[in-house]
Amino acid sequence: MADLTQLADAIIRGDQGTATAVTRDALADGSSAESILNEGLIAGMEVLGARFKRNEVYVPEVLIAARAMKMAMEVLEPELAKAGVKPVSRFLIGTVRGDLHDIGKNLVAMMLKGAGFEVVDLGVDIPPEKFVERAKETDAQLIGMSALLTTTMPAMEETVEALKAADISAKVIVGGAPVTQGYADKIGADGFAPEAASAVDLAKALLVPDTIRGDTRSLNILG
Ligand code: B1M
Repeated sequence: MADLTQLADAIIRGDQGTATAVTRDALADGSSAESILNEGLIAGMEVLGARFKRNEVYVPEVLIAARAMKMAMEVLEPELAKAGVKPVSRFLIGTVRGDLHDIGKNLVAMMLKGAGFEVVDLGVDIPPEKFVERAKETDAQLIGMSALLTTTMPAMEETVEALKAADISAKVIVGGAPVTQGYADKIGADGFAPEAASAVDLAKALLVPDTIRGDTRSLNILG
C-alpha cells in the first residue's frame, strides 16, 4: 500500500507534481479514495493550517498548498464519485458572500459525490439571491453553505432568511471552522456538520423521511 504521509508532505510543501503523482500511484496500488483523502490530503492541510495559525507559514505557502490539494482532488474526484450508484439527491453548495475559502467546501462536495449525491457547486462568494435563484432552477433538496470567516457568517443568516422568504423548502446545512451547532440553531438552519464526513451523514439523515416514501430501495443506496 502507498505511504500516504508522502502525500500529506507534498500538500504541506505545495508540491503539485508529487501530490498528483502520489495520488495516482496510491489509487493504482489499491488504496481507497477515502483513505487517500483523509490520511493524505486532509492530513496535510490540517498540518499546514496549524502552522499558519502559529505564523510559521504565510499566505503564499498556504495558497500554493491549496493549489496542490485542488490538483490532487481532480485526480481523486472521479474515484470518490464512482462509489455512488445513482444520485441520492441533489445538493446545492457554495461558500457564502464575501468568503473565498473553498477547500473545505470542495471536500464536502467531493464526499457528497462519493456518497452518491448529485452536487451543484456554486463556487465561492455566493450572495443570498444567487442561492435562491439556483435553488429554484435546480430544485435541490438540500442546500449547503460554508463560511470560514467570522465576518462572513452573517451572510449565512441572510441566506437562510432569503430562502425562507422565497418559500424554498430545501433543508439547509451549514459548516466551516467558525460555525457551531448553536449558530446553526440561532439562524434557523436545519443542521450543522463539523467536518465533511459528518456533513454526508447529516445530509442523509435529513433526507431519509422524504426519500423513503415507503420504498426501502433508496435506503440501500443511502447505506
Ligand atoms: Co484564510 N483564514 N484568510 N485563507 N485560511 C482562516 C480561515 C483563518 C482561521 C486563519 C487564521 O487567522 N488562523 C482566518 C479566519 C479568522 C476568523 O475569521 N476567525 C483567515 C483569514 C483571516 C483570511 C484572510 C482575511 C487573510 C487576509 O487576507 N488577511 C483572507 C480572507 C479572504 C476571503 O475569504 N475574503 C484569507 C485567505 C486565505 C487564502 C486565500 C490564502 C486561503 C484559502 C484558499 C482556498 O480556500 N482556496 C486560506 C486558507 C487556506 C486558510 C486556512 C489556513 C486553512 C483553511 C482550510 O482550507 N482548511 C485557515 C486556517 C485554519 O483553518 N487553520 C484560514 C482546511 C479545510 C479542510 O478545513 O475549511 O474548516 P475547513 O473545512 C472543514 C470543516 O470546517 C467542514 O468540513 C471541512 C472538511 O472536513 N466544513 C463544512 C467546511 N465547510 C462546510 C460546509 C458544510 C459542512 C462542513 O455544510 C455545507
